[in-house]
Amino acid sequence: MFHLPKLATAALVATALSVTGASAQTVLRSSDTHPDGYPTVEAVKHFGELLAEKTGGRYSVEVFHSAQLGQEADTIEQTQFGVIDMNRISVGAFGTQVPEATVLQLPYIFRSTDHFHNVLDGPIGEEILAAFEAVDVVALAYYDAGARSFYNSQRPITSPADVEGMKLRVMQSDVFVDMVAALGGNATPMPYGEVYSGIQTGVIDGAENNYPSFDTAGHAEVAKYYSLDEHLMVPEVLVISKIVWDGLTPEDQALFREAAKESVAHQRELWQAQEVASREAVEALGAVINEVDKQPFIDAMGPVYEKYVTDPALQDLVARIQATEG
Ligand code: GTR
Repeated sequence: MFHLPKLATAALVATALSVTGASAQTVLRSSDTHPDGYPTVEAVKHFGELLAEKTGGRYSVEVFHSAQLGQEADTIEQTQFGVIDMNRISVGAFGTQVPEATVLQLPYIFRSTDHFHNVLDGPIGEEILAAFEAVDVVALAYYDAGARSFYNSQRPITSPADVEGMKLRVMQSDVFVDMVAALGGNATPMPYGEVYSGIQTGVIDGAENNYPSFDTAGHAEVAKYYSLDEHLMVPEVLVISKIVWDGLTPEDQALFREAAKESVAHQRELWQAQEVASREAVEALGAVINEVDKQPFIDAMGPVYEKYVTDPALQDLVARIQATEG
């Protein structure tokens, strides 16, 4: 059964769309777990500005950052129900709901940032965006999220043997759980907002994420060892509730898609700068960053691929991703 947190109940009463006055200006509410100023938050604000320009001010966006509307898994449900209009979340937060998008959560599926961009900016990226409609959201664009690596309060991780027995928080996705299990670690799925106290109180030893999250969520204060195994490159995705989408005219739908695509370049610039700034910030805090020979980690991931890439269509999708240049 789906329980609405207090904020969402208030939102339900206020109705998903706030239509004001004779100008019929619609302000769409968009959720983000990150704080104000984070590249995804700024990119969605930029999307809102582009949308307002394109629609002559008929549509705009208000970003509720810092998980004001709830933790990601809950906000996805609320977006599916039309309680929240839009959402910027990690593809990982969808877990295995969208089989095609599960492929984007496979460890080491991307070889480089160029490979990641070539796949997502091309027909494969479009095909996966379209697959989200089956779960009642319309996915408009991907944003960058760099590479995710392990960090913890105990010791540097240099090989899979160091992960053995470690309690590591992962996103609420079975693929992430199996990835950590393949390395001999104990995966603990929990909401992002609980990771800081989880590490601080010793409930978990660490987690995994990119530099900007490690930095802006304060995790570097409680987990000093950041090991560059770069096991995942999971894109962020900007989605709109299908209920809201179906109420738009085809012309406006096209403008939404256009604005979302146009916001991507801005997000990528912000992202690059944030990765550099966050690396400096965590080092200034005393984080110990170590390089890792990735091959043994890559070699350990066979069982994850075997478990999730069984369907011939998904096998074909993985093969096409691997065959993409970059
Ligand atoms: C971040 C991502 C967030 C959230 C978080 C997490 O990299 O931007 O949307 O999914 O990871 O690990 O929960």
